[in-house]
This record gives sequence, structure tokens and C-alpha cells, in this order.
Amino acid sequence: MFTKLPASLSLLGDYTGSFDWFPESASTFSNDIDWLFGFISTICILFFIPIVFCLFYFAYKYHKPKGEKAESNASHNTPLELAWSILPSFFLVGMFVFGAKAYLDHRTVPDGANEIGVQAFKWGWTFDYGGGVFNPELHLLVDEPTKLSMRSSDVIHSLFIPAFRAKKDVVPGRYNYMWFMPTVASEKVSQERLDEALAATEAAGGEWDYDRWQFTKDGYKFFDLYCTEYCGKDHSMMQTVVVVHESLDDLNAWIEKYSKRDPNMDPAEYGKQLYEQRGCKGCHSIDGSKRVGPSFTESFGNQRPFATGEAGVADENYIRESILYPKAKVVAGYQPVMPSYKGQLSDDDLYSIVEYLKTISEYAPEGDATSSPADAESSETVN
Ligand code: HEC
Ligand SMILES: [Cu+2]
Repeated sequence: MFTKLPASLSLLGDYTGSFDWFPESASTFSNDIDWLFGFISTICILFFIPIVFCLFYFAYKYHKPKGEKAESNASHNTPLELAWSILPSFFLVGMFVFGAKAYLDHRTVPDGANEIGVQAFKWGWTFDYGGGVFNPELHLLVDEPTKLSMRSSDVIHSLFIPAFRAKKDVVPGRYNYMWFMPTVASEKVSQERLDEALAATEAAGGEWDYDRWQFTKDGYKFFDLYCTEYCGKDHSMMQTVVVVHESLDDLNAWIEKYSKRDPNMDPAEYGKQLYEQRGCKGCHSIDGSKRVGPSFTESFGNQRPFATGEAGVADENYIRESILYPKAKVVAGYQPVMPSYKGQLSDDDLYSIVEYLKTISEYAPEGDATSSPADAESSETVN
């Protein structure tokens, strides 16, 4: 009926085609979980209908006109009572056995699984591929088990990949883990389509719009990954994508591409990329608005007030220190909640970020003339 829903119904954004009860099934868990879901739902419906029917039927059959005295003539029917107690218990035991088996499957990581680190934070995800490669997209290999070692830098989050039927809480102060084995590789869109999207993105200010394109900026279609534990104001924005590569070569090529700055790339441009990829964006705006942390328009080159009452100028060393040791100098008006990036950003990464901050700071010597003035909300934090 609806071939295309209006864009305003963004909640239903993915349902532009036909409706299906379940999301796409793309891991070895999917069939088991869907079957179990169907099994439990069917039993519930099969019991619900006769019970509700009897409820209404008996209420009608045994009702008494108003004012008449109520009588109690309840008596026993032992065979009937045994039957309705014992028969359903078989179904309950069945649900438990199948459920426990599925749970144990999800908890038992096969030997030799690939391992990827996950850091959840308000409000985003960082995946650690080892060797200093971090990215907000989850990239996997088809038909290979992958284990995620997960930690949170603030509150409880929960990682959910509907297409894999896999979900696990990420709890601060401890590691948690989950695993799955993707069975469907992500398709790649045509080079023309990708070029078109890249050009449109460039024209619109450079930020990649996953919702609009439904593929990544490397041209891969993806599965959705959500946070499913309400974790604060921007919980609903805490989404990212899962790409399943067909071959190890393809995956390694992707990892290589994001492992360090191409020597020809402008450091400030690379700094912007890190800002988007490494989660800074979730806490720091570049338009003057206050998020969890101060806007980067007010950082580089400015006088910074600290929680201790002292103040200092945000030079290169201060920016560096703020990223590696965020608690050394806490900006007045903010909570010391920034995670340390020590060991996670290389020297060149830090240099690139500093160069990027210089280009967007309102008072930077070579400031970007197009950046908007800080709004009233953020100026109240200065002082
Ligand atoms: C979880 C939220 C969060 C994330 C993620 C985060 N920051 Fe911060 N950041 C803060 C907060 C809050 C402050 C202010 C308090 C403080 O100084 O520690 C801050 C302060 C800073 C400052 C000092 C700013 C100033 O104007 O004085 C810099 C520089 C900075 N962050 C850089 C970064 C970079 C670069 C990243 C990404 C690699 C990042 N932050 C990621 C929350 C965050
Ligand atoms: Cu969350």
C-alpha cells in the first residue's frame, strides 16, 4: 500500500518497502530466536483466546439480576483441575528448556573467535580493532565468530543488533562480552551511487547521513546497531552501523584505510574526521552550543576558566593535556566526565585535532569566518 512513507515518519524510516514481523535475519542466532519467539507467542495466543472466551461466557451465563442474593456453590472437579495444571506445565518447561539453551548459546563464545573492543559512552560507540585503529562503525567478517569485549565510560548502555538477534548490556566498572556469527555479507553499492552520495554530502557540509543513504561512506550497505538501555537525553541518537565483509582482504583494506592519516591529507581535515569518528562529537559541538562538554568554538586560543577558580589560555599543550588527562584541568561549569584518550590517539592524531580546533575556534588567528557566533547558552559558561 505505502511504497514510500513521508520523511517525517522517520521512526519508520526503514519500512519503505513491505512490512515484515522480524528484521532481516543475518546471524546463526536468528533462526533459533525467531522460532522460540514464534513458539512462545503461539502458546500465549492459544491460551489467551479460550480463557478470555470462557471469562465472558461464564460472566454472562452465571450473572444474577441486580438485588438478588449472591450464592456460593463452587465445588471441585479434580480431573479438570489436574488437567489444567499439568498440561500447561509441559509448555512452561518447554519454554524454559529452549530459552535456557538459546541463552547458553549466546554466552558460550567459540574458541578462536575474532575479538573487537567496544566502548560505549553518552552518546555513541567506539570499536577498537587493535593496533590503534578505532572507529564508530562495527566491521565484521562473514561466517566468522566475533566476540565483543565491552565497557562503558559512564552509565549502563546496551548493545543491540536486531538483524543478529544479539543484545547485551554494557555496564560501567566491568567488562561484559557477547558474540555472534554473521551469515550475510553486506552488499556494496555501485561506484556511481557512492560518488553521487559523496558529492551531495560535500555540498551539504560534509557530514555523512546514514539514514538518507542507507550505506556507509565506503559504499557498504549495513545492519543497524542500537543502544537499548535508556541512558539519557540523546539515547535515541546512540545508533551506529554494522558492516559484514565478504573476505579478510576486504576487511583489512577497510581497517588500513582508517588506521592513520594519509600523508597527503590536511591535518585539520583529518582532525575533523577524528572528531566525528572518535566520539568527541557526542559531547562537543562545533556551533557554539553547549553539550556535555564545551563547544570547540570557544576552545583554542581562548582564556579558559577552571573549576578550581584559576584560569589559563588554551594553547596546543593545554588541548593535548585536556585530551590525554581530562581531569588535570576541568573547565568550570562542567562535570569531569570526559574519558581519557591516552594510548588511543597517536601523536599525529593529537596534532591533527589541535590543527582542526584552530580552524573552528572563534578567536583563532586563522579562524573560519563562516562559523556562527557562540550562542547565549554557551557564553554563560565562560566566567
Ligand atoms: C563523554 C563526553 C566527552 C567526550 C566523548 C569527549 N569530551 Fe572533551 N570534554 C568533556 C567535558 C565534560 C569537558 C569539560 C570538563 C573537562 O575539562 O574535563 C571536556 C573538555 C575538553 C577540552 C578542553 C576544552 C576547553 O574548551 O577548555 C578539550 C580540548 C576536549 N575536551 C577535547 C576532546 C576531544 C578531542 C575528544 C575526542 C577525541 C573529546 N574531548 C571527547 C566531555 C567529553
Ligand atoms: Cu546508551
